[in-house]
Amino acid sequence: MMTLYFSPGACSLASHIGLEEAGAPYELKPILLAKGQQRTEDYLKINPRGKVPALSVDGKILVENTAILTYLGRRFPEKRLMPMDPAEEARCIGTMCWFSSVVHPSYQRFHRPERFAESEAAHAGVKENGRKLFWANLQEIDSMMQANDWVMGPEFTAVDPYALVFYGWGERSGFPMKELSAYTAWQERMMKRPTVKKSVESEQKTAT
Ligand SMILES: N[C@@H](CCC(=O)N[C@@H](CS)C(=O)NCC(=O)O)C(=O)O
Repeated sequence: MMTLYFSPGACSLASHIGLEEAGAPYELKPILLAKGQQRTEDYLKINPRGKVPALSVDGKILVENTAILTYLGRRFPEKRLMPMDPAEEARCIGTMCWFSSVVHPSYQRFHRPERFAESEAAHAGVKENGRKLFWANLQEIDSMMQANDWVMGPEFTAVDPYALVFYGWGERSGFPMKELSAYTAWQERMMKRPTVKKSVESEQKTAT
């Protein structure tokens, strides 16, 4: 049995959708970031870094969306979450690494400037820098979707659930997401997938 530790609306949504797409049984354990549950003694035993997602697979803990989604792709090859061709697989992993190491931190700068500068006087500057960087990253994701239905090309891959996280954060934070026409059309396509709809609705119902 697999158990996903997640927080509603956090980047763990990517792994949550990945599990739905994999079609294997799993259970959900909410770790409410708004209540600081990522820092409880019990959760720090699961992920000592105090972050979601974490996926327990028969007692072994996997962390990082890129790793979890790659694992699901390899474990359930028939679901075609990751391409079989090694170079295409590497392209997917490369894009998820960019999401994790560039796109996500740009949002954090905007959302949590205090984590990047101790001096309060510097927070407004860090926030503004994060806003610009995050918006530029959203525009780059939009450009990746101009030619195809899905992020990596004509086929849905594990990269798609990850890209949905940033669309949601953009909307929630008041970015003009509708200006990104390809990203917006893709988001509507994503929401028509039963797996995506189910994961998003189940997170919305989880009390925060
Ligand atoms: N690169 C990691 C990022 C994990 C991460 O930063 N998760 C955030 C939620 S989006 C978190 O748990 N934050 C809690 C905290 O920093 O206290 C991944 O993709 O899994």
